[in-house]
Amino acid sequence: MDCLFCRIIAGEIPSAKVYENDKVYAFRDINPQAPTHVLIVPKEHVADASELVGEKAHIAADIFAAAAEIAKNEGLTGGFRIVTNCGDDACQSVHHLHFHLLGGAKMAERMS
Ligand code: DGP
Repeated sequence: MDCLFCRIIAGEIPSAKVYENDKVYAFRDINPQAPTHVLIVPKEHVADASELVGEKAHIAADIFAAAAEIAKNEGLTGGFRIVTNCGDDACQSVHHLHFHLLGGAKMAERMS
């Protein structure tokens, strides 16, 4: 297994877990960009958001259901931002689909 996030999900590499169910794993980003910065990943290896079609489309719903629960657990009553980087132009650095859940402070209006 040479995928970093597959190894984190498997417990081979430690992470600060905040949420887990049978389809989704979530943990704190090692380099937080906001007071709350959680990475939400599918347990099934999917490279990026461009693969969320057909039989894998349900993964998007799985992720967003988890995101709502995590945001509630984290007390993000003021709102939050969800970002996923897809491919080189978006500077995706880990090629296992992940959604950044960011919150806990007022964010910039511009996203790029
Ligand atoms: P992206 O640039 O969208 O591919 O984001 C990858 C994120 O993954 C980045 O914010 C840093 C985070 N990250 C990379 N390696 C690790 C790790 O070993 N542990 C944790 N918790 N986060 C990591």
